[in-house]
Amino acid sequence: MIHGCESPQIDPLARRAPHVSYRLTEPAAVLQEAGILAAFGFGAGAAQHDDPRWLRVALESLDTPTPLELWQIDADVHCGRNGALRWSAGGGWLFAAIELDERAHGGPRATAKLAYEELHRFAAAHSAHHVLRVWNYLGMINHGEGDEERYKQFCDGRAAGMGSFFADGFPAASAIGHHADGHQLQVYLLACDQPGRRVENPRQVSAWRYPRQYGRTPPSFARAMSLPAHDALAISGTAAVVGHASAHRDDLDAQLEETLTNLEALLASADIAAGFDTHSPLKAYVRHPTDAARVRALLRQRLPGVPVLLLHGDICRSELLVEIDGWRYA
Ligand code: 3EB
Repeated sequence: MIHGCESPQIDPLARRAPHVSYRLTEPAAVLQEAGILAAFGFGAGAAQHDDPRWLRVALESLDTPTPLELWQIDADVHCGRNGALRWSAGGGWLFAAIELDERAHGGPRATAKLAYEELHRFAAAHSAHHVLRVWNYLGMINHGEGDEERYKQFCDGRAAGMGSFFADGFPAASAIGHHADGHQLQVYLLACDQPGRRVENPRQVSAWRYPRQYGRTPPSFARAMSLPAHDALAISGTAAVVGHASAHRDDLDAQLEETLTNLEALLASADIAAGFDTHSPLKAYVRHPTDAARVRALLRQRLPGVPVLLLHGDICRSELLVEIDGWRYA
């Protein structure tokens, strides 16, 4: 069989991907619906709600009004708390989240290590132990010089906390800087009782092979993860990185265009038809809020009809101005 020119078959026996969408609603209403695995609000204005499936992401939205992000599955969901961890599960899927204050756990490196130890221990004990996708939000991400930059300390701690749990390969991920309480680390994940398939981008050096100049510990993530049924691709944070270098310093438009080229390369590498569509939600993380209007206009032009949530977030390399992640459904 020749690979690379046809779409991968959706496996009818495998777990169907959670449906991820944005919707203008309130957590109290939406968490009563069937099959809600997780719901996310964005920024300080997001509602408070005491449900383990509800997470207030520390990133401010640059869109008003701001929708919630919903993960919905075709199964009953149960949920709970386990120490600092909160989780939900159903239909073979697992959501788990942890929020830690670095001041209580010895700084950014030790806190990232602890977060990953807690999360992988919890996942390992669960039937849904294949961690497919992780989101990491930390404060002051570009503070500090050289190897002491906080993002690099996070990378050290993440790798230490992962231990050998990801020996077969890393999950897809995003790591973004927030502007809320600078010492707050938020990490959440999606796992399944069936494995996914990791996808790399041929235009980019795999992150775990980045050369020494980017830090002691290369970033532990895959560029994307095809979910078990191959009905959705979870796309990691994607920016204007070509090879291992950042491209187009100080040029927002060119960085965005390079990012879109990288996203298309990723789809091709996953054997998915080109382009994004109206039911494949993306997020654009924008370093400077003053760039939001420009990013919104360019994305409306280049990705018409695609749901994109604009968030104020710092990218892990200080020269990068914008990053995109999200989902592509088959
Ligand atoms: C890059 O391509 C941009 O450390 O988990 C993107 C996605 C980036 C995930 C992570 C970092 C991470 O290297 C940065």
